[in-house]
Amino acid sequence: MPQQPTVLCIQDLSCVGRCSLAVVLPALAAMGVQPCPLPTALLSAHMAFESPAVTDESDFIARALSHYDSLGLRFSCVYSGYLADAGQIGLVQRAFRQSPDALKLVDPVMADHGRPYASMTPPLRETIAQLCRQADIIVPNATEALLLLGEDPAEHAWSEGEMHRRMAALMQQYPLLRAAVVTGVQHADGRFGNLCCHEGQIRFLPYCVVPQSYPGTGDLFAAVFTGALLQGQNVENACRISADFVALAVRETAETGGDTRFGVRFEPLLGRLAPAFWDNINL
Ligand code: PXL
Repeated sequence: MPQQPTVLCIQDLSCVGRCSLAVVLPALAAMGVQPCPLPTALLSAHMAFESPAVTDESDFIARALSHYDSLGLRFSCVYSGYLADAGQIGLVQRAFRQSPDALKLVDPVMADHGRPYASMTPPLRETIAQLCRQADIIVPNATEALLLLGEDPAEHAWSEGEMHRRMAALMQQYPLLRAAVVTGVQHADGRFGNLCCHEGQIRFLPYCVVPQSYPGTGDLFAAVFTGALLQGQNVENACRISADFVALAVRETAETGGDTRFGVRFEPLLGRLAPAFWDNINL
């Protein structure tokens, strides 16, 4: 048996609302890689619910990293998602140093729909940008990509020329990047898609839009993308697999209606993430 990849997943555990670790762990496990959760915070529910109970776990992460260091543990991938403060970003940087050969994947969770999240102050966003400078791969959404470039995050339709200019600028301003995938880009012709940049190639991979928007779909995308990469898929295929899976989960959820804050019903679909299904990428 080949060695099973391990992923150190550094982000919050929101108990209700299907985002961050609550979707990342099952998705990675279904793909046959071993997720190792490192919760940055415990929340009764994510921030779209009013006044969640919150416990910060930064001290715990520091102690857990010291423990892994004493054990000589190294991970195949260090993947960071939603982080609450600059100190937690420093902890991700420490995790990078402790697993020097790991794939460093950063989802710079800080904004959506043209605006930064209320908790994401300009200094915190700058620290997240610094983390992206150390990453191998980043998976920002369109709003986050514009913030990383210092452009107006409310800019929505991207012409072909802007797609090329922005991806080139991203790779230039974040020179250690091997690849970047910008999710939820609106093409000037009205289509939506993911913009994939790898080995000098830029590809716009369109998908069908469902009018509803759900929390946690970016986290689900990042987790499936990471799992597919670790199972040997190239960046473009990993992007197709994750986009198809998220689209399927969104479509199935939208058909049943209900309060969108509870996220997408991905659990009955997890079996489709097994590598055996990937020959036919249209999940
Ligand atoms: O899905 C991103 C995310 C993760 N974790 C928490 C959040 C959000 C987005 O709002 O509130 C706690």
